[in-house]
Amino acid sequence: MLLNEIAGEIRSMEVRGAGRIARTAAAALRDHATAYEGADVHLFKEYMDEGAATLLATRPTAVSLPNAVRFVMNAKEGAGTVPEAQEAIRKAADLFILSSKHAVEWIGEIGARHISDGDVVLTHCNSEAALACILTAHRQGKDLEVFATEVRPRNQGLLTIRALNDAGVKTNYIVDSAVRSFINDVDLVVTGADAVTANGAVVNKIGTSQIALAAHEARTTMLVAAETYKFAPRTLLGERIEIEERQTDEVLDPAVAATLPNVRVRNPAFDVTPARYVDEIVTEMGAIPPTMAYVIIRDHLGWGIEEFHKNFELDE
Ligand code: RUB
Repeated sequence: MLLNEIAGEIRSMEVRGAGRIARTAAAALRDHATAYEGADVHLFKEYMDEGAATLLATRPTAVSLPNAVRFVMNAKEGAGTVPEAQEAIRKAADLFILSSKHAVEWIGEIGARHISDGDVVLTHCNSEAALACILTAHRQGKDLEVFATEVRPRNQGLLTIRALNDAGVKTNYIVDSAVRSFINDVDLVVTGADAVTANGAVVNKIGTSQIALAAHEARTTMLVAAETYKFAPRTLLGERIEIEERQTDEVLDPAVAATLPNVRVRNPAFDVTPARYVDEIVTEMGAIPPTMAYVIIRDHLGWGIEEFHKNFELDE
């Protein structure tokens, strides 16, 4: 499939979820590089930069996307010929995809240790990292019950209940606004993340922050399952994560909206949960307090402030 078509699938959410988006983008760059037939390495790099820009413009919030693109694109930097650059990109993309899959497995193993036999777990949206924790605990023979939210307006909860059902996990399906009614029956909340900022705030599907507040009030543990490539280096510079606001027809039928000229429909797809409402972030490097986000960005992603000083010029 052509890179433009793959970008279209990410934009329309046929491919969705931060981890899948990142792996799909890495594969798209690899195939885009392989399809190049010219011999001029400078033209090749321009061609790749255009492809990367197309992918980056698809959805703004999941930081896994720019992190994956940067990882793959950096690989070509030292290459002197087109075949060398193509090979470097292929290797980097395959490495990213494999390590992403391993990261989800590790998160499953580590997250499952937070789940005890008999626990009731609540999850929101459809996160492969969060589901890995729940399904690993289930495979270990723990007796679990799950509450899964519907996730208005795109109903990603349907994907979640299908996966849980197929694995044989006892599951309750609830509307998003029922979370507070059930939170006292819940031992543990587990969600995924689209981004984790340098100060440990978690950006995830809209509604996550309300769930975190309800969990905080009920003294219910809030875990976030997130691979390290969801941590956002540029937030160290004070850059904010852009919250995607999607088209209004996802929320209200345009025919109805047309009869309501004084009503503006809003459709933010993500929200921000401050670090103080998150007990731990389960990464493939271990379960960490959210306040350790800076250490992950500096030591694991290699983006200490020195890196920024090398990359950005200050005005005279
Ligand atoms: C998906 C979403 C998921 C995170 C983590 O939003 O918010 O919780 O992306 O998912 P959307 P994963 O459906 O709008 O893409 O753990 O699978 O990376």
